[in-house]
Amino acid sequence: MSEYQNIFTAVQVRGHLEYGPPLPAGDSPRAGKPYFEYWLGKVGNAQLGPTYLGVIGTLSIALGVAAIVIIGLNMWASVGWDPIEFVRQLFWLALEPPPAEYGLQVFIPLNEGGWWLITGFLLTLSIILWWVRMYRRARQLEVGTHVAWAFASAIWLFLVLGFLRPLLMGSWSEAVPFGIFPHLDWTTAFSLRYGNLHYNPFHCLAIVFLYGSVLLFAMHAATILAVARYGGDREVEQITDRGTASERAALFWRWTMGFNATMESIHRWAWWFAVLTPLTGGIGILLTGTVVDNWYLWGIKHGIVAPLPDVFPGVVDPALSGGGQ
Ligand code: 07D
Repeated sequence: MSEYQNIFTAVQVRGHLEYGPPLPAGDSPRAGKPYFEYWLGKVGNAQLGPTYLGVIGTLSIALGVAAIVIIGLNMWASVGWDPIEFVRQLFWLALEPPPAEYGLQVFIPLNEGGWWLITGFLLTLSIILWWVRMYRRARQLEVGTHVAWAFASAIWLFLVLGFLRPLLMGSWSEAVPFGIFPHLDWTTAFSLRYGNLHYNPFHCLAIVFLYGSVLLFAMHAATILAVARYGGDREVEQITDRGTASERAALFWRWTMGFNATMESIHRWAWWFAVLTPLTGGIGILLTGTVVDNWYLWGIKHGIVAPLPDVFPGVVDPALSGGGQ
């Protein structure tokens, strides 16, 4: 028995096992026998599987796992192979890129950044193959490739941070380390080194789109849940077969802010806001250190930032003052 439900009802989605349309000719088989999982049914579709595992997907996972294992082993080695210290210090451990003197060399001693370069290569390959998988799965299902292109936008920022900007700067040492706190420390150091990223207009834009995405997502999710009692969560039907839910949702926003997106356009708003976050962000990072060396001074030059008032006396570098011991 399959029964329509939403989160207000106690009934889980449990139809017949869904195998989907037959695979197009030449596709490798789907893996795993699907089954129902109660807890998944609490948050989404209760059916787990089947998963499509083609050659590209398998290769992508293998390369990604290899990258993570290399990162983990390097971190473990850095605490003398002590398992307790590995767990205790995990958040602080890192696999760092090579030091500046190696520039863009590719044959670097493993313990001086060679492992970082190999890992970056494997991870990049893995992510690109995952993109190919997403694109191909969409084409094979004869749906749009919107998800793949949105993912491409994130990959753009990933490539700028770890590959394209270091290339323009002439050194792998410019790239981000692998590690939880170390990569956060890197962002702070980067911001300080280039005169405060808050004054980078593309960082501003990225934040606008990031916060904007959150706002749009909250508005849309809340609207659909609010009209779910009229069938609003059947969004697709509501686009073509307009009913009370869609009308009320639209009217709500026209009442509260004078304008409403349509059932279709709200998803385009959301897609563009999300995609523009890493897209503008990547531009901002690429310009930093290549075109603009100090965003604070750049802001003063272009009349965006008010210079600090000259209230402190001039500072004399103690090393030049001739005083001291
Ligand atoms: C990173 C896309 C790539 C990811 C991909 C996924 C794997 C999986 C798995 C190991 C997220 C790859 C998958 C690798 C591996 C395993 C298990 C998307 C990415 C393909 N900032 N800031 C942004 C704010 C400040 C700084 C963006 C706010 C300071 C730097 C965003 C504030 C400093 C960079 C944003 C703030 C600073 C950023 C990220 C407030 C110092 C970037 C958007 C309130 C801390 C990045 C232009 C995103 C960027 C970025 C927000 C402050 C530094 C909008 C709200 C002043 C160096 N910041 N930031 O989607 O694009 O990231 O900058 O103060 O590089 Mg910032």
